[in-house]
Formats: sequence, structure tokens, C-alpha cells
Amino acid sequence: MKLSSVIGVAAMAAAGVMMAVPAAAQFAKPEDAIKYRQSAFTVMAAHFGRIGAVVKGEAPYGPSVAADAKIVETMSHLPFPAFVDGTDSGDTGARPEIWKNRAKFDAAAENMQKAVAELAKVAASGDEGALKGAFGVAGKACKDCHDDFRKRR
Ligand code: ASC
Repeated sequence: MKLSSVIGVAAMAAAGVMMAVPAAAQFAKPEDAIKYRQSAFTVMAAHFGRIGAVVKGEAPYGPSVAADAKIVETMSHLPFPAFVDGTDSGDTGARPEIWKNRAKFDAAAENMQKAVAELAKVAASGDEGALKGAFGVAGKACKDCHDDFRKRR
């Protein structure tokens, strides 16, 4: 085998190993996972809120809407791998129901991800009239999951 092929195979093997590493291994401590997912939700909420201001007429409609929606869509995928086992206590608003009914939690997360992907699509299209509806659907998806899985505070 040529050296370049050997290096290629080694690189692919390394990539395969990295992909196989469970999500839990990405966090050294439970509080790291909690902080990570809270940070992702914080960024998502900030950009979702900016779109909300536009929908409410408190900020002008413009290109920032599509940029914010794109960020929300990207961020929507980040928190969930951080709901690892052993992170249901401590400084978290996550309810134990997440780990008791993971299938329902995953479905709620997926529902939200689909709704914000649609919001990003609508925002990118520049269809101002469709924004409010798509924003409402996404907001309801956030709320539905919070109602079942987030502690009241
Ligand atoms: C937001 C935000 C949420 C959702 C939710 C929608 O802007 O921070 O958590 O919308 O309130 O009902």
C-alpha cells in the first residue's frame, strides 16, 4: 500500500472512532453538560426573541430575520445530546420526566426542530406575511416541550 493510502485509511479509521464516541464523553462533568445545553438554549432564545420583536411590530422587518432564523435552526440541534444520564439534578431546570419518557422528549425536540426549520425557510423566502404564522408554530413547539419537561421557575 502506498503511504498516502495508509494515511487515508488511518484518517478514516480515526474519524470513525470519533463518530462512535458517545455524547456523554463530550462532557467531563455533569455540570458541563448542563451549562452547555443552557448556553445553547440562551443563544436560541435570544435570536428567536429578535424575530418575535419583528412579529410584534417592535422592530422592522429586514434581512436580520432570515439571519436570526438560521441561527435558531442551527442552535435547535445542539442542546439535546447534552441531556445525558446523570444530569437531571443540580443547577438545571430539566425535569426528571426527560429521562423517564425519553421518546416523548425526543419527539417534542424533533417537533420544535421541524418548526424552526420551517421558520428559517419562510424567513429566507422573504415572505413577510407568512412570518407570523411560522413564528407562532415554532413558539408553540417551544412551549409544549417546556410545559412537559421544564421546571416552573
Ligand atoms: C421565546 C423563549 C422561549 C419561547 C417560548 C415560546 O422567545 O425564550 O422559551 O419563546 O416562550 O412559548
